[in-house]
Amino acid sequence: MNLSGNTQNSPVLVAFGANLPLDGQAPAETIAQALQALQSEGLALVAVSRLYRSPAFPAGAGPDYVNGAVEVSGAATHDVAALLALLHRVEARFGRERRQRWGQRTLDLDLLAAGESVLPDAATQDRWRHLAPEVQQAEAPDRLILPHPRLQDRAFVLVPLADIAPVWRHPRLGLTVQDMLAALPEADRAALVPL
Ligand code: PH2
Ligand code: MG
Ligand code: MG
Repeated sequence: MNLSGNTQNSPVLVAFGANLPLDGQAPAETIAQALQALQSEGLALVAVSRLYRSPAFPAGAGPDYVNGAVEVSGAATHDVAALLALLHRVEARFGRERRQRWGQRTLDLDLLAAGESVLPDAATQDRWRHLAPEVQQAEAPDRLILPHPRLQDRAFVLVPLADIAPVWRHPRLGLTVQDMLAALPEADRAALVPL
């Protein structure tokens, strides 16, 4: 039980990104509004990272992104299905149309991790984490995988996460956010520039 409201040991972590204007509004403004919408939906924002500009992945896949990360708490975080539905509602409100995998978007909210939870089970998380790079773009899981299977690979996730949860430990890798970030090529980290 967690009576203190201290979520350091089991943070619920969400990444956000946007690389298309919404009705002429810049991605950073869309993100600011989306964070407010999360609060309107009943979530508390425990910690919010800086916002970063990052080149689209894969290289050449469109305009630069604005990326960041937030730790949330609240009733919905105790039920991952409810939390996912909440995130999808907010994405929909900010113009997100699900068309192309890794396509451009006005707002993307990705549930990264919920404390030490491994979903749906360790073997499945391991399998998605080890997916060969050439298969990653073609295959999307049809159920929630936690931690997010690509979290450890992506500077645009780990750099913001290091602002808010540097010592959160990946329950399968045994590595902290700081450890995972240090394992990435320096060029990947350097590509993230605070707004
Ligand atoms: N999200 C993607 C695909 N590519 N590249 C960057 N830099 N940032 C993202 O958030 C991002 C991406 C799919 O969600
Ligand atoms: Mg997404
Ligand atoms: Mg994403």
